[in-house]
This record gives sequence, C-alpha cells and structure tokens, in this order.
Amino acid sequence: MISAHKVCRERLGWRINRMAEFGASADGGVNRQVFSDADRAARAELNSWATQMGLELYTDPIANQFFRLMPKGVAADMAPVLTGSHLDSQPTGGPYDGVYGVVAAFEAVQALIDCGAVLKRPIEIVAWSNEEGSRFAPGCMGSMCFTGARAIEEFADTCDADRLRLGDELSKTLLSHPAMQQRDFGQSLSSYIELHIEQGPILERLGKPIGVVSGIQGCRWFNVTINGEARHAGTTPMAQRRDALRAAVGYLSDLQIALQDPDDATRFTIGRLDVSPNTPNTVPQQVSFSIDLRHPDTEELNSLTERIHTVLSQQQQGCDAVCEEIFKHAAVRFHEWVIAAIQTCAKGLDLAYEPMVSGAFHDALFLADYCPTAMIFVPSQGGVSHHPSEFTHLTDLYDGARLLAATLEHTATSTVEIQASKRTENSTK
Ligand code: HGY
Ligand code: MN
Ligand code: MN
Repeated sequence: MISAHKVCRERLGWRINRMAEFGASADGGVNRQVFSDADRAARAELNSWATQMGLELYTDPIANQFFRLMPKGVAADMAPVLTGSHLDSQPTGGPYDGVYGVVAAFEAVQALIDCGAVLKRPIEIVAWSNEEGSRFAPGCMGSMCFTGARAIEEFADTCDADRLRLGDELSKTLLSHPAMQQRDFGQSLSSYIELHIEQGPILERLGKPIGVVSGIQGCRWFNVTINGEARHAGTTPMAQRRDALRAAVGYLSDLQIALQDPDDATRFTIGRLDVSPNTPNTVPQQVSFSIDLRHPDTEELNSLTERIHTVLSQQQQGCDAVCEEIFKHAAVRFHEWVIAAIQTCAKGLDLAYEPMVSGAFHDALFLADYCPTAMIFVPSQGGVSHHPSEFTHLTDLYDGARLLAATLEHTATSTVEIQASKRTENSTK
C-alpha cells in the first residue's frame, strides 16, 4: 500500500478547487451540466492532466472519457481496473458530487506512478457522461450505454429545457476533445471501484471517515403528462373546464397518500413540474412532472410502482395522465471480492469504516451488472448534497483518496480473473 503514502493532500485540494472553477456559481456551488460549455472545459482540463501524466486518452460514442495507465510489461489485452465517477453536476450542485471521485482517481494514479508500484494490470480512470440526468433525463446515460443496459439511439433526440437536442450537444462535445481515441462501448474490465461523497448524514453521525458501500437501492424514474384544454380564464365557467393543473394537483395529492410509508424507507420525489402555456389568464392545457421513486427492497419498489399506476389510471378533472418510465434499476449488491479488497486496505491504513448501502444512485449501479464493483464513501457535512453548500473536509477527501490508491494497488497487482465482464442485453426500461 505504498502508493497511499504518495497521495498529496495539497495537490488533491488544488485539483478539487480547480475543477470547481468550471461552472462555478456565485454561491459557492457549481452548475456544470452535461455537454455544456462548462462541462467541455472541465473535460479539457482532465485531458491536460492526463497528457502531463503520460496516460492514454480514450472516449466512446457518448463521450465517456477514459484515461489509461499502461504499466510496462503488461499485456495490452489484460483487463484493466476501472475507477472514476462523473463531472456533470446538478444545476444547483456542489463542488464534490461526482467530480471528487474523478479527481481522487487522478491523484491515486499519480501516487501509483510516483511510488513505482509494480502493477500487473492497466488502471483506467473514467469520467462518465450524464450521470445526473438533470439536463437530459435519465441519469447514468454514459454507464448505461457502456454496459449495454440502454442504446445510445434512444437518447439522441432528447431535448433540454431550451429545446437543444442531446445528439447535437454530444457531437459538439466529441469534437471538443479530438485528441481522445474513439473506442466502442463494452471494453472488458477486471473490476470497477467508485469513490464518492456519501451525500447523506450517516458517516458524520457515526464519526467514521470511510463508508464501504455494499450496494445501492433500487430506483425508477417516470415522466407523467396530463392533457387538458386551454381556455380563457375569465369567460370559461369552472364546470366546463378540463384544467390540467387542477388535475395534476389531484394526482399529486393522491400519489402522496398512496406512497405513504410509516418506516420512511420509501423515497418519492416530484422534482420537476412544467405547466403549459404557463400564463396567468389561460386555463392550463398541459402539465408534465417527473417522478423519482427509490426503495432498498426491489419487490417493494415494484409494488410502489403499481400504486403509482393505479392512481394515474383514474381521471382527474376530466383529464387523463400518461405515464412513461424512463429509468429503472433494481437494488444491487456489490461484489464480495471488491468489498473485501476495500475493507482490507482500510484496515491496512487504520481507517475506521462503516459498511453501508447507498441511497443515491451512481454509475456503479450499472457497472455492478457488468463486472465486479464496489464503492467507497467519505462523509458529507450535514448530509447535504445537490446543493451549493455541499461540503467535505479536506482530511476526509485525503483519506478517501489514500484508500482508493491502496485499493487500486491491491486489485491491479492481482491477476486473478474474478469474473469476466459482460454486456447487459436486456434494457432496464
Ligand atoms: O440522483 C442521484 O442519486 C445521483 O446523485 N445522481
Ligand atoms: Mn454523483
Ligand atoms: Mn448527484
């Protein structure tokens, strides 16, 4: 684990602050949404770091970025250990979500280079495209396309709030990093390790610096559209209206009741609500809203989904609701070998850790179907994330990076083929 001692705290802090400049907002947060100019600038910065470190640069049809450390004497077809996370942020995001896992991976690989670790596998750093799904829904597009869970063709015509097409924004991004060699989805991998902030309160409450993540809860996203009739607000009697917003209020109230959970294990969020034509004196013609539903138990997740369909199958105010599922993944349990590797290295570094399941999803949700996968968490102050005040102490960021370096050293000096990586044929829709 000599590499852990070569991780540089100051350089790590500098890298975090440097990346926070891309999409920086006045309130200390970031707005670096996928395929935006800020995202493209952040991607270029990674390319310059990788070039300075002598890493090979690769990308794929959805602009995932891969940076490969190819140790001397290692066969080119030896499956690499992959580590990383995502650069894209929420519109009102913080400076650590996703990007910390990418930056710490660069710091860990630099430490491995600096200590002259004798590796038997390549190591690749990845920055996945569009993990958040805030500009173009759904999230995890980059990892879903890489693993075969979804086809990129499904997403090309998705538009953002300004009616810009994903396909066009993606092309601009691919053209912005010409130095990256193109390669197909589905490269073979030995294992995947993702370091991330916890985005919840558990580690801070327990006073532990590390979470060893054994899995991620299940998650399903829906888009609901309600069609009514646009009419004059002053002349149309209430009894003759098909008001899409009044209908939406009825649906939302019935959904809240139907999804009540005395155990508070269910996570049900209506994060986006659009009204059209969205003017004070026209009866709303159409309303669309998002549903983000999560639960640690897949059967329960599916039964909650049935309750949603039952509520949305009723009419409200003479209007119907159309519900489209755009994202779905069952709860996953990560691979024991990778979990054990992280635990062994945490013990070796004398870092106290808490075994835990992730409430947030990550690209590891899809990589877990593809190859042996596990995650490492560091604490989030106040459990806050997806907010500009997201914060993690540099000491914790440093401990996480040291553990990542040690785990990469541990897994990349093993030629044990735990399990061949495999493409997910079935769609997750
Ligand atoms: O939504 C999530 O769980 C992730 O933070 N994008
Ligand atoms: Mn994230
Ligand atoms: Mn996030």
